[in-house]
Amino acid sequence: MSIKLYSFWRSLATHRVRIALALKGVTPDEVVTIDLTKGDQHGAAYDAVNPMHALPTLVDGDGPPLVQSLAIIEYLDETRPDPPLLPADPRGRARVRSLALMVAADAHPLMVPRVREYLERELGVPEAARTAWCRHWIATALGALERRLSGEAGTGRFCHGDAVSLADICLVSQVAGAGFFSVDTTPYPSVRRIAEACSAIEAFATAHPLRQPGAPTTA
Ligand SMILES: N[C@@H](CCC(=O)N[C@@H](CS)C(=O)NCC(=O)O)C(=O)O
Repeated sequence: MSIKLYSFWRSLATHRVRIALALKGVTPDEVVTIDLTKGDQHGAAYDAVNPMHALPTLVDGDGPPLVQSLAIIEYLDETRPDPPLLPADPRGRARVRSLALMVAADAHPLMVPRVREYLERELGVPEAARTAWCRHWIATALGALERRLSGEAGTGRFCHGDAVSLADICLVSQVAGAGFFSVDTTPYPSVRRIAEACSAIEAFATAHPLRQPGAPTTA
């Protein structure tokens, strides 16, 4: 069964799925670039694939396109269980999902291109204020993650114990986003520690946005 990933180097949601694929040892047979800076996500070809005009989309074999990074990652976890990306116990799963959703549901949607473009074109928000907006929501999530990760007993070498999980995948994408918007992460030592532990793992390293085709050679 062939696997096709619709991707763009800078997309943080695609970054999450790339990490999960790499952790599962799955290499897509085809990677289709949808250049978000050129508006390819709004073209007729991609509209037929993903009516939300957002990345990523994964096509696994003959099935319909899979969208939404967290849904895709849970699908991968259920169809390729090794290594597991969610804990075995319900409370552990709730904790991991809640950390993941702080990034994927609460913070990341506020800084995607369609939101920044609406701020610019419809509301006339100048560039400096748009950047401040993104930095604010990135830092808000990093601060809340830091409080939880430094204060909760469930934290270990990674977000939840000593095994990599969905929460680490999301945390790493949030730290990459902080890098894109030059948000200082030194106030978040637990976040940094875990992100560094993840970056030592090959699957995380190879999935990094700056290691993808089309990415600038300097950050
Ligand atoms: N909740 C979605 C977010 C998808 C999303 O907004 N992706 C961004 C890139 S990270 C995108 O393609 N945005 C296109 C746009 O905003 O025009 C997920 O986790 O997959």
